[in-house]
Amino acid sequence: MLMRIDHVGIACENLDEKIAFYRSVFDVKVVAREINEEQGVEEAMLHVADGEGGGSYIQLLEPLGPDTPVGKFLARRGEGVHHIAYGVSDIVAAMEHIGGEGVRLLDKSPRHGAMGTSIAFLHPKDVGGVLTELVESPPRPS
Ligand code: V0V
Ligand code: CO
Repeated sequence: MLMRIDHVGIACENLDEKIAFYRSVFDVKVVAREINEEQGVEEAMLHVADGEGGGSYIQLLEPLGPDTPVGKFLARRGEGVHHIAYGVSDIVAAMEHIGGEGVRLLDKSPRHGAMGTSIAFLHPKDVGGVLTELVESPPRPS
């Protein structure tokens, strides 16, 4: 069901500064940068590798305000790993299976994620303290 690690989400105070750090230290390229009002973030995707059904990325996240998921996380824990996101081929089927195992889904249906993806979150308390995201990539143009 899980095809790859799509991205690791990292909470930061200042997106521009963190992008500059990752570019100089790890020599990675920014392939997308978006504001996602629904999720309360401005985020950048830094390309790491290509994989089955899509790539792997580092996702840097700056909150749009204090009363957002990433804003609250920064206030409570400071900068660091915020979530891990797995690539799936069929997000609705994955949500049905995972929900059936008793893991709380934070989204009833998929939402819009970075670069045209469909995403859904699982409650961190039901996944051993790890905020977990499922990602279905859009079909590749042929
Ligand atoms: C909170 N908790 C976490 C956590 N955030 N544990 C692990 N990792 C995190 N990131 C813990 C927290 O310490 C509490 O534990 C417990 O969960 C319940 O917290 P809460 O008080 O209900 O906290 P809230 O109100 O901050 O809500 C937490 C959840 C919220 C996870 C429910 O952040 C959420 O709905 N997140 C999903 C959406 C999201 O994160 N969007 C931003 C990324 P104790 O203290 O009770 O032990 S957007 C994105 O990734 C995009 C757009 C993409 O394309 O990929
Ligand atoms: Co994410």
